[in-house]
Amino acid sequence: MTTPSTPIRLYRHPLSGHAHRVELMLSLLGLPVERIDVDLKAGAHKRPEFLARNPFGQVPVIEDGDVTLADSNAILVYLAGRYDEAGRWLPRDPVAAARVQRWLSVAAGPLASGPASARLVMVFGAALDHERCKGVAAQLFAVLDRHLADSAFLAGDGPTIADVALYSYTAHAPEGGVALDAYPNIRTWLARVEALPGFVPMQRSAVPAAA
Ligand SMILES: N[C@@H](CCC(=O)N[C@@H](CS)C(=O)NCC(=O)O)C(=O)O
Repeated sequence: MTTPSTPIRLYRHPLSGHAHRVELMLSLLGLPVERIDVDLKAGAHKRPEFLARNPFGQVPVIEDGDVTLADSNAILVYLAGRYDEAGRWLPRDPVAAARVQRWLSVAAGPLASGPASARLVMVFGAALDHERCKGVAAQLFAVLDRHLADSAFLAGDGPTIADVALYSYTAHAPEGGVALDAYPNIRTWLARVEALPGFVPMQRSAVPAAA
């Protein structure tokens, strides 16, 4: 496997699931990383030096040599394409690649507006409609649980960046008041991801979590 000559810089926040998905991918690929915590509370992500890296003013961002990239899913695509020569994490076959992309869209869609947003309300006090977020989460998790009844990982028998993209906010959904008790297949899949060599957990937040 190719490795970068210097550690990949990751601009992140320890409680950001979007940043954790990148941290998890870096670790699963065994890549060296330099973590730089961005003080979101102090507005560091809206200052000119950070906006030069990501005009949307959001973590995560990576710098890998002369490549600067924002957006967690874009970063996963980059890391898999650049460092996983076997094409295990992002298959090159068009149908298999499309199956992975489908879940990246879910990660940017209902995962973000459902469980991730419900957690934003509970952990960061975001002014969002918590009941609506929980409703989106319930619909998503029902579909996900049914899908995982027949599939060990999201896009087939082996792990891909689809699993990495969905893991963090699903595992931490209880912090947003979304319990996972009703979804046995999701819980089994989470454990499968956690058993992968190189898995690193995301920091738990201080709020009392639903089971
Ligand atoms: N589409 C982006 C979303 C990233 C995102 O929402 N980051 C949050 C932290 S989890 C953030 O930086 N929020 C600060 C803000 O939007 O002002 C990605 O996938 O990286």
